[in-house]
Order: sequence, then C-alpha cells, then structure tokens
Amino acid sequence: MSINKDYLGKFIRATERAAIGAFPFVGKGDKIAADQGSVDMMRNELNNIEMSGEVVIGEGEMDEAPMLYIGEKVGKKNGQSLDIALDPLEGTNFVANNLPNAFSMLAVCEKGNLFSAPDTYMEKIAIGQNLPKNLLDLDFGVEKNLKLLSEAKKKDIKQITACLLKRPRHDKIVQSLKKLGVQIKFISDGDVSGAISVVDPKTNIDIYIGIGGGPEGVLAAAALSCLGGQIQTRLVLDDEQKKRANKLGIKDITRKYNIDDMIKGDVMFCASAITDGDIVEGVKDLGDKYEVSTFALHKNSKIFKKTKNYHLKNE
Ligand code: VTB
Repeated sequence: MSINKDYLGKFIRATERAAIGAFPFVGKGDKIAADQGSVDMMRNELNNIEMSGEVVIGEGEMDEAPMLYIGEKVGKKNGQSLDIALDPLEGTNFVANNLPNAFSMLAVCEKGNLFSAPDTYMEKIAIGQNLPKNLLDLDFGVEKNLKLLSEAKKKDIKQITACLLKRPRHDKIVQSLKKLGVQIKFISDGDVSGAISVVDPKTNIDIYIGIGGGPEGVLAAAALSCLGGQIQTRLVLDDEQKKRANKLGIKDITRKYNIDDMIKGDVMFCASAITDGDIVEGVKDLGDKYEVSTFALHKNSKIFKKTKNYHLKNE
C-alpha cells in the first residue's frame, strides 16, 4: 500500500504554515513563543486534511497536555489512516538567535508503520546512499565503522567528513575521529538536518554520528528512507525514561533499530525552512505575502523536490 500522493501538497502546506507561525519570532530570543507559533499553525492545517491521522511523535505526552501530543487525533477523520511524526520547530535556539537551519518538519507513514520513539536521547549513526545494507553498527565502535565506511566509499579515511552535535558527551567519539584523521563538522543543534546531510553530496558529509533526540532520529530516518540513506539507532534511557518507553510499547530497551525497523513501507517527509537552511532557503517576507521553501519527499511516488510557495498575509 502507498500513501495517496495527493497528501503531499497538504503536508507541505502544514509545514509551511508552521514555518510562518515561527517566523515573527526569529531573533527575538523567545524559544517558547516561537514553538507555540509554529505548533498552532501546524495543528490548524493538519486538522483541515481529509485523513484519520494520529500523532505518534509530537510535542509531548498527553498528561502534559500540550497541543499535538502523542496520541492526538488529527485530520477530518475520513481519509487514509496515517501516523505522523512532527516537530513544528526543530531548532528553537536557531529561531531565537536568528541562526540558520531552523525547520518545521513532519513525517507520515501508514498506520502502525512509524516508530513511536520516546522523547529521550538516542544514539545515531547515519550514512548516505549506494552503500551495502547495514554496513555500520553502533557496537562496532568509531574506528571500525570509519574503516568500513572508508573501504566501502573507496575514500581515504582522512578524506571522510563526520558531522556531530558539539556536546561534551561526544568527547570520546571526537578523540577517536581525530586519531583517525577524519574531518569533523560540528553543529550546535538541529541534528535532523545534520543526519540528512549525509545524502546530500553538496554537503560533503559522509557520516553523522552521536547522541541526539529520539524523535529527531525518527524524523531523520523518514527522510533517509526516501533517499536511500541508512541510519541505525538505539535509545539512551534513564530509569524514569525506561518506564515511559514501556508505556509506548517498547519492550527491549537495548534494541538497535535499523532504518526499516523505524520506517516501514511508504513514507512522506516535509521540512520547511524558517531561517535559511543548508537544504532550502528560509521564510522571506515579501510585504503582502511570505515566500516559503520546502524540502518534500514521497518514497513510493519517487518525489524528491524543493518547492517554493507563496502565502498571503491576510489569508
Ligand atoms: C538534538 C537536536 C535538537 O536537541 O536532538 C538535540 O536535533 C539533543 O539534545 O535541535 P541536547 O541539546 O540536550 O544535546 C536539539 O538541539 C534541541 O531540541
């Protein structure tokens, strides 16, 4: 089964409206207001879509009562049954501080096909397309993984670029990468676009590695699944989080997830840039309207596109 391709335009509109919702807060230092602006807009749009949608990755759990909580039903309850992972504002710091790479994004699978990762940390290792399936493994360690990648890509290890979040928890990985002579590209936040960069030859990034958010790992997996990339992940949980993971139906908390374990079957992915991004340009204020750019993917219909749409301000 496939997701009806007519949905893609509607999901593009949902991330574009969410990007517009956050746009007035660019550079205003208020992460919470920016997030709320994008959540409100995305929720409105999703509820206009003829689908029986359910949020499986969202803004939090029901008892915290946010909008777009995990389990919230969205849409007009009359179309295809779809599961949605969403992040109306990925990169709240980027918006607050007017830095590049803030996005509104979502991923959609048919009911039951999208891994409902808890909002905890997750180990991740991602590589691009045209490489042997399941080439790398989180348990191999940095050195073996980098050697395997360098052999498979027929590229000297010193020519390999690894992208990772700049965090003290990655000091050991960084040490190993430096020892191997690998080039490092640090990012300060926004590890969905960091992980996706492995499939974009323009970025020159060969591997994404390290610990980031669990929901962000699934969103990255959705995009990579459309584009033939790979990602392996494993949840990183403290005791309280183990209970939450259990609630989401995760029995084996030490399990490693390959991309097909997280994203089954068909998938759509949309990311609209709020501030200028490596993938697409940010929202532009054109006076009476906004110009919004989106990276939109649909696996089964092989649609991989960057689009630009205009939204009247008095809509
Ligand atoms: C990443 C990144 C997010 O959080 O998941 C990161 O994608 C991980 O958390 O944009 P820490 O900041 O605690 O390291 C963000 O940077 C912010 O949600």
